[in-house]
Amino acid sequence: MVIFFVIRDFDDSTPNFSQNFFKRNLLILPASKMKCEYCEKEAVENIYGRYYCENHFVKYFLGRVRSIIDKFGINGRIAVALSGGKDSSACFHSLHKLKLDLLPFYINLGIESYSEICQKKAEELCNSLGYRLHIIDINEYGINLADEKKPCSVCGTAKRYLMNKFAYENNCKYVATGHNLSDVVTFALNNFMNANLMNFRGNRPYLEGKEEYKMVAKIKPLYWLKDKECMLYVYINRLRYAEEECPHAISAPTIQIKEWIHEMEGKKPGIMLNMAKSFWRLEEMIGSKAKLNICRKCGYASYSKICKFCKIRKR
Ligand code: Q46
Ligand code: ZN
Ligand code: ZN
Repeated sequence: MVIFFVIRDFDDSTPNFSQNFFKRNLLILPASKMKCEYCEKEAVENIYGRYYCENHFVKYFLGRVRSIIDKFGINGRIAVALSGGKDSSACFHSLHKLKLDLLPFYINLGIESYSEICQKKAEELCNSLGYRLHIIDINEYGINLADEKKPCSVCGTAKRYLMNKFAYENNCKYVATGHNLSDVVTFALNNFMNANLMNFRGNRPYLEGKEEYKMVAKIKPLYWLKDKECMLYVYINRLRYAEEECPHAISAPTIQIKEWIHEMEGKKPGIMLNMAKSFWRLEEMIGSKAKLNICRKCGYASYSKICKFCKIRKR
């Protein structure tokens, strides 16, 4: 087996591919050029032993997204969280291709130049598909991640809260995020490794909403798709995305876990899929023992008297 990557003509409208992308996402195909299983064209990807050309890979990708939409009977307006990165771009574009009713939004986290670059890419993507991007600024709530000891924890709380609030206030039935199979498995394993079973939530592709708590249903349309597949979808469709990584991501322990999972997947294809299925079942078995309340300050759902967001906001 040798590593083989199909590089096509790059032009100004083609996203740049970072060193990290080449390291992490090389397409591994046998040395002899393989043909697509469904037509005679050159294959660009091998998924669980089947070879796909570009067209059939896109069909496969949209089919996986469609399977989530159909399984949970998604029908109604979806607020789509765009981060400017490849996954949320792929998520938004695939939902658009499936002709769903979408309302894209971007949460500006106020992180140096990173947030501005990401916002620009999200705007460009929306413009190219004929949407207006709604912007939410966390600075308006007095939150400055640069001042926080644990910026990722504050950021996670703010994003979860603001996504739900935006969707609720804009009469959306769902919020869609770009979490993919690699993210889901990494998140669950990270919780396991830290003996953190109480946080063992969000491993399912669909979490139902609760109107009485102003909670909008959450969906992960890319639940069955790996990092590499999302990257390939973005590449084939020439989607705009920011390749910059958040400066706070460098110290995130989940990066190593993700790399380790991908290494195992390379040796035993399908292992990530099975882990996600196991975590999904496990979450259903554990259930949620935590009692939901309504935050006394803002009126949204909370596990205590005052929600986490109201505790971190300064304004
Ligand atoms: S949590 Fe942390 Fe990410 Fe927020 S501060 Fe950056 S790395 S963006 S997914
Ligand atoms: Zn084909
Ligand atoms: Zn609150």
